[in-house]
Amino acid sequence: MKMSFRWYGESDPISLEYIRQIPNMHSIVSAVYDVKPGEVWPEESIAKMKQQCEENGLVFDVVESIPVHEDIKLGRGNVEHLIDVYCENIRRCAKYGVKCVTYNFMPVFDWTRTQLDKKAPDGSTSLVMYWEQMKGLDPLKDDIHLPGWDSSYTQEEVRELISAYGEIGEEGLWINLEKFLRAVVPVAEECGVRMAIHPDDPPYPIFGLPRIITCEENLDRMLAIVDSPANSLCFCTGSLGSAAFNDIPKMVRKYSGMDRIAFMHIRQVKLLEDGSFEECGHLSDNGSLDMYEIVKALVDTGFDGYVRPDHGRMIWGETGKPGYGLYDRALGATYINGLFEACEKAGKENK
Ligand SMILES: [Mn+2]
Repeated sequence: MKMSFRWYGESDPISLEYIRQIPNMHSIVSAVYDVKPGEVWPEESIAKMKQQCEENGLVFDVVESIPVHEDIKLGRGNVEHLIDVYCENIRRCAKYGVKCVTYNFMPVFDWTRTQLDKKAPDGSTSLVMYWEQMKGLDPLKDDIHLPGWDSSYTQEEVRELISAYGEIGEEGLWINLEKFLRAVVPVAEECGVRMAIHPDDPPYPIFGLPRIITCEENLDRMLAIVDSPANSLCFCTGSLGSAAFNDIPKMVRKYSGMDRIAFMHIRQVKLLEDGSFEECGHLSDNGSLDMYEIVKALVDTGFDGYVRPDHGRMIWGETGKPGYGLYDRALGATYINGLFEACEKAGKENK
C-alpha cells in the first residue's frame, strides 16, 4: 500500500513540511481548488502542485476530487460538454503523474453531519450526525444550513435541485452514472488512471435525495457497468460503515480480491442505537469497525493501492478544518502503518 494524506493546497494550515514527517508518508491527495465544477483545470496549477509535493519528498499522484457537475448527475443541460471537460481534466492530471482520481455521485451535498465539534469525554472534538438534531428539518420549507453543505447555493437553488433529483429518482441517477462512466472510464484507462468513486456519506437517502453508492448490491451494480480496474472504488470505511447493514471487512475482502479498490479511506465510526453516528479515534476499540480485520483483508488480498487516514478528531488544542487536523490523522496513519506491518509479517510467517 501507499500511505497518503489529504492536503488542501497552500491555504491548508498544515504544511507539506509537516506532512512529510509522518512515518511512511508517500502521496499527497489534493485537487485544483481555484476553478468551479465543469471548468478545465489550468495545467500550471496541476504542475505547481506536483512541484510543491516533490520539493518535500512527496508524490502528487492522487486527486480528490474532480467534482462531477450537478447537471451530469441530473442528465440535463450541456452534459456532453461537461463530460468532455471532465475527460480533459483526467488527461491533464495524468500528464503530471496522477494515477488515481476520486469523485462522488452524491446529489447536492457531499456529506451530512449535524455538528462538527462534538466534545467527547476526553476533551477531543469530532464530527457527528445525530438524528435528534436532524428532526424536523426540511430544506424544502426551512432556510437550513447544515455543516458541510455548499454555501454557494441559495435556498431557492437548493429547493430546485432537490425537486429535480426527486423527479429523476434513484433509477434516473443510475442512468446518468452509467452515461458518465461509459464516457470517462475509457479515457482513464487510456492514460493509466484509476477512477475511484467515493460512497455516499451516509449511505442512505437524506431529505428524500436519491443515493445509490451505498451497499454491496449497489457497488456490484456500479462496478459491472464498466468491468475494468479503471472503474474502481474509493472504499471509505467510515461512510459505508455508518450504516449497520454494511459488513465492512467482508466487503473490503471481496472488492480488494477483485482488484477493484484503488483507494482506501480508513476511518473509524461509532454507530449509536438510533442510527446516529460519531466519528472517533481510529482504534478498533474506539468505534464500531474492526480495523484489524479491515487491514488483514487488504493484506490477504495483496492490496497495493492508496490508503489515507480519512478524518481525524481535533486533539491537543488544534484548530482548523474539522476532520482535517494534523495530529489525529497522523496518529491514524501511524496506527494503520502498524496494522499493515503486523499483518504482512504474520502473513509471511504463516506461509
Ligand atoms: Mn471518505
